[in-house]
Amino acid sequence: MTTLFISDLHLSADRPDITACFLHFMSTEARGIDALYVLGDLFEMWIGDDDDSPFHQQIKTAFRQLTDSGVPCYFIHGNRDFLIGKRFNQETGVQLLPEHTVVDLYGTPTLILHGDTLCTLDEGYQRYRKKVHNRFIQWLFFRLPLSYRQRIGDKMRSGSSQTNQTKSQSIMDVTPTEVVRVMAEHQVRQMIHGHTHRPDVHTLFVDEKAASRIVLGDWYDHGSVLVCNPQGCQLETRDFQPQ
Ligand code: OKV
Ligand code: MN
Repeated sequence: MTTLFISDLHLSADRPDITACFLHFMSTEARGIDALYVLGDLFEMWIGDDDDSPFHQQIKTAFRQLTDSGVPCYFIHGNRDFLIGKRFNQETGVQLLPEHTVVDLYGTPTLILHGDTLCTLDEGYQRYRKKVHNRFIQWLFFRLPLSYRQRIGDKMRSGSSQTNQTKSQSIMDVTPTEVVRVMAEHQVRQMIHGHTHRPDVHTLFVDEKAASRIVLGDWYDHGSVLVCNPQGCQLETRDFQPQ
């Protein structure tokens, strides 16, 4: 009995080492498990499900093979791949979940989310998020040809990497009071998220009861997996295969 959680792989055609590690993970340890949850930022960028590059095909095939083998796969949008939609679901069998979802993890109600919504001190990002999540703005964006969307995405990403270098570490991390508020709202004492790239297990108090917040790691220089079973959860790393 095992459930696996991953996030922040930031897969792109430019990083064959991450892709190889992910494809190996999908065809080995993800086989036969109870469920796989991907908590956002699976891809470095996503400008629409119609972007059918051989690279995307390869990733989608890995999910299709896993879901066809009987492993339920779930996905929550990250701040990079929030445009993943219905067609991706149809092609892969991966089920899209709402941005804040409570799952029963071997008897423990657990709130799962990407984590960007917890970073409330980053007001610039939250303003940007509201715009690009707006349904009308997305409708306009999808009316543009793929090549235009690609150019816009490239421009926005080079602009944002400069902005982030000038933001302080505490602004980029989750807001502790927001964590407590969201956990109390959903009546849970366990939360799992990614986004901050600071893998750790934090103990906190929610309504005077001990609670835990598990933060997943990114896949920048090794794989990162949260392995859960009825006994508990453990953060683990996976080495990249020699190229
Ligand atoms: C993803 C981030 C780029 C952060 C654009 C409307 C608009 C969607 C979009 C374009 C960019 C996602 C979809 C990308 C994440 C960035 C830069 C910073 C902080 C519009 C709807 F505005 F043009 F109308 N986008 N792409 N960033 O390249 O994947 O998360 S992206
Ligand atoms: Mn993120």
